[in-house]
Amino acid sequence: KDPRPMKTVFSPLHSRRHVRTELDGGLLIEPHEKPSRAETILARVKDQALGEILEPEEFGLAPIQRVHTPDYVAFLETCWQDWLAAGKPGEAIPAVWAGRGMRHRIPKDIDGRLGYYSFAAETSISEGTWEAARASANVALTAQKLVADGERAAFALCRPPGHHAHADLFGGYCFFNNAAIVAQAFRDQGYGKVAILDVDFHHGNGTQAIFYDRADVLTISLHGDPDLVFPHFLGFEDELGEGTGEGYNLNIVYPPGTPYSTWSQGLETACERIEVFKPDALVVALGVDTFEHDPISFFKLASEDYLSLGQRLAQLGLPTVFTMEGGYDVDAIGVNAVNVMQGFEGKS
Ligand code: OKP
Ligand code: MG
Ligand code: ZN
Repeated sequence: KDPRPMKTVFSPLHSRRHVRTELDGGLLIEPHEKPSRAETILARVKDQALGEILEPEEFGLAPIQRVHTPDYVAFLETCWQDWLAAGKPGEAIPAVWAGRGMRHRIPKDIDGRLGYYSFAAETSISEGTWEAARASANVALTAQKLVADGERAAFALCRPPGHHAHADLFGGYCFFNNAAIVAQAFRDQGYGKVAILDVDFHHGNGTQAIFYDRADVLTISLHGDPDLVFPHFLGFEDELGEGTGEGYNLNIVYPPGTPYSTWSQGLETACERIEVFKPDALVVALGVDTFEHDPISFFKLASEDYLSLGQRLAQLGLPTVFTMEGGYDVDAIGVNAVNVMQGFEGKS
């Protein structure tokens, strides 16, 4: 057994986010992104004795505001109180956006601000969302600190997830972009180059947008074709970065039914790109909604494939932070996520 097993960072405050609604198919359903996801992963970490489980430290808002705008952070902090103060009966759901030809100014009214600061309507906000999102960022930053202090890798068991969040937009169940916050923290601590590899089923649109004009953070995402699936408006293969960042964004897109034998070719391309980039640290945005039985996705990865994924990531030989993203087959999410960690540590 590894003399230094991988540590997991987890906060019970994730459960403060427990919205009752997700707008899906014209109905308000029980959200896919629910508290049992994190609890099931934590149970598997314990059951497999993966390694020590730590609670996060408090890092304050400064490292969050290296990635997110102060006005967006302030909006999230008071959103639920503002919604209640406006006398709304249900959960806060954006329902209006600045369409083509309209003005991108920040309205006073909470309905207007919900639209201004979001790009999708499935992500309801209620009491505790702010606290859970803050805790999730602290989980990520604590894992980053472990790695900066010499751990080979660490598992940030983040909930809510982060990779869809832009500098000033929530959506896709995400509020703070935990992977981006970790990458920026490495940069601010003197790591010259950082790579973010997003293996969630969905495009990491927020992460891409945050670093799109930068060459110091390489962003790569493997995902379902956005012509067919969320987030629909970003994540195509011709998006290569802009300005100084041209050549430092890579999207690899697959169609419905993609098995690991195909998906892993994209993983190989991604790993080869990372090897050429020679980063000083790696952030893996880890979603396991690529699983064959995931209820909202269309890839066909099997549980044992996550061991292979972990093994390949370990071959990069980089200081690595894993941030938990998606995965909605709750019965399998623990096995699949922890398989990545165990594969990384050499299990086959
Ligand atoms: C978040 B993460 C389902 C629509 C799904 C939102 C997906 C968010 C995924 N009917 N829309 O990347 O796992
Ligand atoms: Mg992805
Ligand atoms: Zn996803």
